[in-house]
Amino acid sequence: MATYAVGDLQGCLEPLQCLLEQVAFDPTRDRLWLVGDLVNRGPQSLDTLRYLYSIRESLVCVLGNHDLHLLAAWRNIERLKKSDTLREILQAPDCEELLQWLRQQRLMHYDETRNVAMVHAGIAPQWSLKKALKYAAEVEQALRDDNLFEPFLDGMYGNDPAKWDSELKGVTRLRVITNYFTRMRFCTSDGKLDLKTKEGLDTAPAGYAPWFSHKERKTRELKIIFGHWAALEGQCNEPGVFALDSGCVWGGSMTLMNVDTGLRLTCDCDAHGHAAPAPIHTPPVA
Ligand SMILES: [Mn+2]
Repeated sequence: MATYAVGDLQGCLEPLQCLLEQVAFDPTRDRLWLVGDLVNRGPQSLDTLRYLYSIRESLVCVLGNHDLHLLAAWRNIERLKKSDTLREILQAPDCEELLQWLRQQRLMHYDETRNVAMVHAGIAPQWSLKKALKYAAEVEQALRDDNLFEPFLDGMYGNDPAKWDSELKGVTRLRVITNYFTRMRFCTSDGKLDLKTKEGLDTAPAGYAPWFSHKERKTRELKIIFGHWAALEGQCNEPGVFALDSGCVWGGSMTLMNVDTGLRLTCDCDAHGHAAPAPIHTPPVA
């Protein structure tokens, strides 16, 4: 039995299958962890979701910003943007079954035995493990509650307030928690978010730094697996923090990591998020 974590899928099913074949993944024996952003932008969002649903008993997945956007569009189709490739899911006969399953997924996974956490974007530097789990649970509960589901998804969008305050209430509180777990890249050491900058490590606005790099971060003793930040190309140079998004949907690659050994494999992708054909090696001409 092995446990593998894979970076953002974004509806790219071929590269996922290419990786799972390379490790001879067996859903009856092995476990697959996914960092979220299962769908959108890529070519096969519906097929990806159906495949994941079919192996749901072997899966641990946390929700990303695109997954939450899909749930919001399910309840309010007006939320769909031109660049979204989610309509096929919303029109599918099994949409209800797939999305009822999706809304049960967590914002943060914590494996106590391994002392490893998995989140989509990150964990606010000012939060301990205990607090992070508590705040993630508040959003998870809203997603499962029929009375809170729609008000939460409607109020989820927006960048304000930029900083956590434990006195925050209602949908505003849930929005800030969601922004940390699913959208954060750069923040200040006390957790003020910059949600506009999306490029690499060296592009931090003055006073800001990657969330994982703050010296006072309260989860420094915890191993953390995350995705979301394609510009890192699967590397963050922070001990105990594992970046898995390597931008499959942008013509980069998809990354798989063995959670216990740290061994990594990648599958190269073409500009449309399909698995790139293996390079053809022609013998040198004599
Ligand atoms: Mn994301």
